[in-house]
Amino acid sequence: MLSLRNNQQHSHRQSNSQSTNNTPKSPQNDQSLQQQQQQSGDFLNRQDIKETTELRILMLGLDNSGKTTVLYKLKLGTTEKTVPTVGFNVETIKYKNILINAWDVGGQDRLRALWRHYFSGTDILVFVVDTADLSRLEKAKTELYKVLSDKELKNCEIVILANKQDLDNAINPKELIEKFDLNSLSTHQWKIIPTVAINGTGLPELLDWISNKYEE
Ligand SMILES: Nc1nc2c(ncn2[C@@H]2O[C@H](COP(=O)(O)OP(=O)(O)OP(=O)(O)O)[C@@H](O)[C@H]2O)c(=O)[nH]1
Ligand SMILES: [Mg+2]
Repeated sequence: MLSLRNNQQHSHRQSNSQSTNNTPKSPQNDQSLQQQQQQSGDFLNRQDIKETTELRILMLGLDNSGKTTVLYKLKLGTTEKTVPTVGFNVETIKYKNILINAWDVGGQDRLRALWRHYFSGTDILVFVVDTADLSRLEKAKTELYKVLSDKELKNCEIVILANKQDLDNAINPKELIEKFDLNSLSTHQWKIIPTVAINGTGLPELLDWISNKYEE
């Protein structure tokens, strides 16, 4: 897994900011908190000041794999009706004390040549696979390996979303690992997560994995 030294090579940044903990406090709690702070001579509630880690996530994958559905499910918690992306979508997602700048780039054949323009500064590559699109799994694999060979992505982590697990003919993550020959992949750390983007299955696991890895 990524060492702290490697982390520092990545683009994610930290800044001091107030956490957005909106839990209402009772006046009594406020009072006792004030007392505690005054007693310790510390007027700042250090619990409320956290480091914010900023990460850049790049979502790639063939067209129709579910990238935009994932992005808006993460951002809004709802399933938006998507249209094929021509260009990109970018959203900022706050999870715990992590600010995720998530880039979702259109995956159509003619747009894939543009992917490399989004590589720079990427901390995590989220590669979305339609696991029911059996005839294009080989194509998806080729595109993944092409992307991973780019030096701009040599330090990034990879998460593969085995998406559309709700469909009858979908292959499971284990089969996808074999199909993509991931056990032989020595250049990058990778993680695979089964997902159903339309109902959000697996997406909390993605956020937890990110926060476990990057939360200070
Ligand atoms: N059954 C099922 N359908 C899904 C799932 N995720 C996405 N879809 C559908 O797949 C279609 C394509 O989803 P998008 O999110 O637009 O795909 P995309 O990867 O952004 O495609 P491009 O923008 O062309 O690169 C949409 O009709 C989604 O509703 C899933 O987990 N299960
Ligand atoms: Mg899209």
